[in-house]
Amino acid sequence: MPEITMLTVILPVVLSLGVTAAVSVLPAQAGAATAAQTRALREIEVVVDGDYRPGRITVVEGERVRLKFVRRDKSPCTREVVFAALDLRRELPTDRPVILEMPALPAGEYEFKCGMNMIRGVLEVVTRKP
Ligand SMILES: [Cu+2]
Repeated sequence: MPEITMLTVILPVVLSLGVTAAVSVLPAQAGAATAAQTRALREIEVVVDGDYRPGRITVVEGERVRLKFVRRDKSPCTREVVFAALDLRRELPTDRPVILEMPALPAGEYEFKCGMNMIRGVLEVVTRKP
């Protein structure tokens, strides 16, 4: 019984400490977190229908985007999308959007192709302006 009493006393103290710590940390990071979340939320739709539209997607280095692949055709050609440089391969069921969360990437061009290497798109990562 004494242990239970101790717990009920200690627990509120620990909780209030936790809240205090969280509150003191939050204001400093709030701005950065909001900006990061806004960036993470940019979603770019790529329609797959015999080709990729748009065929060139431009993002800024360090920016995280979601690529939403919407495959309209039923050709076996477009069944898979492959980002070879990122070691990323995904199946694209017809009419069922597939979202790829892209990591923040260094500047450069990242090709994506169908699984057969026939059709091609480019994710272009441009240098951030100072
Ligand atoms: Cu193909």
